[in-house]
Amino acid sequence: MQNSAWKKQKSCWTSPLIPMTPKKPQQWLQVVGHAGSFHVGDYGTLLKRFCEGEQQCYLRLMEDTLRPFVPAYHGVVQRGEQDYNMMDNLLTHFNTPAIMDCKMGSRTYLEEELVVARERPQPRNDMYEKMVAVDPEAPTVQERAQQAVLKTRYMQWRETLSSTASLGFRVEGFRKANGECQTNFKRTKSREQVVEALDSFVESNTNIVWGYLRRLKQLRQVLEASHFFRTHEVVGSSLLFVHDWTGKTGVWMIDFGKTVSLPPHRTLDHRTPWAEGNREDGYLWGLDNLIDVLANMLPLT
Ligand code: I3P
Repeated sequence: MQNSAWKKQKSCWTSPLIPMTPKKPQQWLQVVGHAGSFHVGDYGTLLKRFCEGEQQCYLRLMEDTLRPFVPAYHGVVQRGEQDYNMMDNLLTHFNTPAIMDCKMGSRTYLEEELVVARERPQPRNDMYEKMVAVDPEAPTVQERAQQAVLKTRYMQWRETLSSTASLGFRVEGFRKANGECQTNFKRTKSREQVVEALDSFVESNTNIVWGYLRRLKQLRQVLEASHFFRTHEVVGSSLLFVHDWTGKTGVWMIDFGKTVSLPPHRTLDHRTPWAEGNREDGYLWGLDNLIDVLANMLPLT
C-alpha cells in the first residue's frame, strides 16, 4: 500500500496546530489525520503528504459529479524534500468551526491488505499495545505470546468494538468551537451511544442537525449516480462535518488513501454486505444509517 509506506503515527486529534489562513493567523485549527501529514498552504489551501493513490482519486473526482462534495484539488507542491497534494482547506469559510470526523463503511481495510496479511503475515506490537490498552482480554493466547497482532485482525476488532460493523460508520473524533476535543470513541457502538456522541458534537442544536441532514441526503443522491463511486472500493474514507455559531454547516468526503478503482466493468452498490471477493465496502449502507440516526435526533413534527 502506497499509504502505509509512510511511517505514519496515528493521532487524529493530537496533530500539530496549524494556522487557519495566512490572513487570520490568530485562528488555529487541528487537522484530522496522521500526525505530521498536513501543512497549511497559501490562500486557503491545505497540503497533505503526497500519496499517489489519493492523487489519482482527486484527479478523477474533479471530473465527477461528486466534485462539490470533496475538497477542490490543486495539484502537487513540494516543501523541502517532501511532496504534498494541495487542496482547499474546508474550514476557511467558517467562523471558529466545530469539526467532526466520521469514518464511513462497514470495513476499514482493503481486500488486498487481507491477501498480504495471509501471504506475508507481519504481526505488529504497536497494535497489540493499542488493543490491550482498550481491552486486556481481547488478544488470543497466541497473540499474547507474540505480544503482536496482525493489522487486519486489529482493524476487524476495532470494527466490531465500534459502530463500524453494526452501523457502517463510526465517530472517530470531534473538536468543538471552544477547542474541546473528544476522541475516545473506540467503544461507541450502539445507536444510543452514537446519538449521544453526535448530540454532544452539535450541542443539542437541531438547526445544525437539519443542516447536516440536508447535506447528507444530497450527498447520498449524488453518490447513487456517481461514476467514480460506482467504480471504486472506498475504504477508510471519512466524512468531515463542519459547523459554526452562525448556523453554517458543511459535510465533505475526505481521505482517499485507501480508495481503489475496480477492474474494468466491475461495479459496487456499496450496500450489499461484504463477502471476501465482492469488494463491497458498506459505504452507502453506513450513510443510510447515519441519515436515519440524525433524522431520529430531530423532534417529531
Ligand atoms: C488506526 C486506524 C487507521 C489505520 C492505522 C491504525 O488505528 O485504524 O485507520 O490507518 O493503521 O493504526 P486506531 O484508530 O485504533 O489508532 P490506515 O487507515 O491508513 O490503514 P497504521 O497504524 O498502519 O497507520
